[in-house]
Amino acid sequence: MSETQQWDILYKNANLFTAHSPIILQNAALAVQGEKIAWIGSANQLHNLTYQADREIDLFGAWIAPGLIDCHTHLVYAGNRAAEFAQRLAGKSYQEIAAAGGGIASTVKATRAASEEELFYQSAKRLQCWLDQGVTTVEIKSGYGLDVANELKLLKVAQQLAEQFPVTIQKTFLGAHALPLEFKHSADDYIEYLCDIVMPKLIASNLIDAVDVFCEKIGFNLLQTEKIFRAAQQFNLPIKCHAEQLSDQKAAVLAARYHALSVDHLEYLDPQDVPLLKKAKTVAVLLPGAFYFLGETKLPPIAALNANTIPLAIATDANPGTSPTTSLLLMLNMACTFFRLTPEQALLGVTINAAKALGLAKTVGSLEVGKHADLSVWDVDHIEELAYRIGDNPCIQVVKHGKIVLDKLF
Ligand code: DI6
Ligand code: FE
Repeated sequence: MSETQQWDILYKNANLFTAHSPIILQNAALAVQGEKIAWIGSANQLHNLTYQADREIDLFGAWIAPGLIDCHTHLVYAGNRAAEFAQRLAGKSYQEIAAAGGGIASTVKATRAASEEELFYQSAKRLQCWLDQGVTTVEIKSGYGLDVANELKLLKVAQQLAEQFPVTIQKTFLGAHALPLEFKHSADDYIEYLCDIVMPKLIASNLIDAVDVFCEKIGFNLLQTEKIFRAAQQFNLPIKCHAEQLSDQKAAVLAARYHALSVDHLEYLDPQDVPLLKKAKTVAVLLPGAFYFLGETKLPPIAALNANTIPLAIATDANPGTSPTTSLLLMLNMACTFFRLTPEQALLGVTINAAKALGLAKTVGSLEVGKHADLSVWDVDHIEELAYRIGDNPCIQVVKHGKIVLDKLF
């Protein structure tokens, strides 16, 4: 007679999207003990087991997926840029608006003017939308403060969100997002200021998990990008990069040399550069919201990425200028319609591959025994419906570290 298994929660009559092998497990069960996934198996295997569960939940065929992961957001900011949207509709380009002092600079102004409380309030309202959609891990980038005090304020707000929401928040330093007014004539001095003053201060406050750069004609050049990468490397921080969004700067090539966790956007990535990502084990993060909102027509080199089996992640890029969305689910649909990903690829892009893009794949991103019990439960006939539906939210339960934190199961 085998030992009795003790569980806190047992889900029965469930279908699982594991994001692991086998990717789909139908007519299955999953048990949670403490903060971890304790057992996964078929209904038959469960039948042959002796167990005791404090709570048994019959899902009547509903689907469990890993808690979703949004690996690229600029979620903490103040204000919005609806007026610029109108300008773009009237024919101005994103780059023209940025050159005229709008764009990122206008959000920097609003974010600097906001108190920590205001910034928290505006950001918390947004983050709630992610949680409602089964998202249990969110990356948040800084980059609308652009000086010590304001980057600190923004990252502290991200930290408070982590404390007050059942969501893991990864904090990425994106000081090199835009040139602040005070450094208008000297991008190199600003980069030096970031490396020598800002980064060390934020690291001392334990507020940075990774470092990112916006390498672009309207952002920072390759040399400046490399200076930030070198500083990150000295501080032992992993690297991410906004690469090839509006033009091919060879940022992805540089990032791969630094073994970046991810390169993000990639519309203008040269297919010939893709094998370098493979060698560096770098994840390609696709951001269909920004592609859509900017009316971009150049597609990321999906065929080359697939041919080289580069892990693809999908994220919102939530920000007020190029992707004013709160819906990771909508991004699944867009990744399929615009980038021709399969629904399964899109789902892997917001689970295990998003975990890889954050360096968290050992603990989250798939349904595996021993991983964190971060779960999302879905009222769908098949999990691929998450990518098929447009602007719908069939999430009925969310579990974070073994605790049910959202419940719409009747
Ligand atoms: N690329 C983007 O799409 C966002 N940042 C970046 O580096 C845009 C940010 C904004 O326009 O506020
Ligand atoms: Fe971004």
